[in-house]
Amino acid sequence: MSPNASPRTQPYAPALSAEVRDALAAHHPVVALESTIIAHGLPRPRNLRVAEELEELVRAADAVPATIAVLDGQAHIGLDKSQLERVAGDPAIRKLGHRDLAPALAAGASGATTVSATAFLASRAGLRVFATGGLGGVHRGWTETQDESADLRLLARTGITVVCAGVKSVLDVPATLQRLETLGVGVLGYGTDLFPGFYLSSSGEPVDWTVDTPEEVAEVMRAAETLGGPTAALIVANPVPRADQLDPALHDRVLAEALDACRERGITGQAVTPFLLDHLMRRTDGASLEANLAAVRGNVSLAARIAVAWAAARDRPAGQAAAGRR
Ligand code: PSU
Ligand code: MN
Repeated sequence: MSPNASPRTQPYAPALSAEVRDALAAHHPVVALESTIIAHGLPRPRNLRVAEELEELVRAADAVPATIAVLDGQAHIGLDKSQLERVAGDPAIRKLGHRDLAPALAAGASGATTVSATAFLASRAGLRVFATGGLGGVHRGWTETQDESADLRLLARTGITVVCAGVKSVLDVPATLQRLETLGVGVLGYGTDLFPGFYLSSSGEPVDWTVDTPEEVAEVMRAAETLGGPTAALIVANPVPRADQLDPALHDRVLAEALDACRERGITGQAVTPFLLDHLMRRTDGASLEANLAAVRGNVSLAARIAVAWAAARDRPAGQAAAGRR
């Protein structure tokens, strides 16, 4: 028997919620939401309320939310209330990048999915729009630690639109932007020609392309499809509103402290990002958390509008521009 005939080569099917399955079949807008931000990026018990609020924001824009996680060795796209409660409340829930999916499935483990694992699962299930807070990227001190988030390389070969407030400001932002260029990942500034700075409205770094409407983003998605490759993600970099950003002086001061603490305690690998986010939250008396949440809310709402625009654009004949173009 040839190896290809083995029943084990059946493609893996994640469990879709009924709502997500119906929406996909009807070409109704769906937005993927990651769960690591819930389980490891935000404090309990507020994280559960945030998770529910983000799903509500998607529904308010007439799209269907699909929060993604692995529970008892099964990947889920769209969680019910008790599943969301498990992700938010179980202190043993793991953090799963895309490379962790196979071991987690095999072991029957439960974990929240990072941007890399979420984008992979979402794209496999046919979802095209995904929202998060800030992407992972190249860490400061990369020359010694070689710490670069798996988010970047996975996005380089996954056709999904990711709405984010840039990359986390704890990272080396210019180096991350350079990596995105090298990897061929498109970056659009949403209403800005400066790359956002996660907690801050601007990182000070320029972006090459600016769009101002969800319809323009959908047109770029369409053009990418028309080109036929190479397959890569499209990043829609959406700044946190200036009124909601963290005070830049406070940000710089507390971040320097957090990076020192991380180095002194010898924290490495998957623990680095949650440690830095938590440190910033505590040392800014929660102000960084509020800025993070404002960014995520804005991204989720925009992602829903993009999903709606994409659902309208995908079936329109090519070359027919959408309304709302500059
Ligand atoms: N955005 C946030 N908070 C987070 C994250 C994103 O506002 O906690 C998560 C995402 O899941 C992202 C991960 O993939 O942080 C990056 O972790 P690492 O640097 O270990 O790859
Ligand atoms: Mn890392």
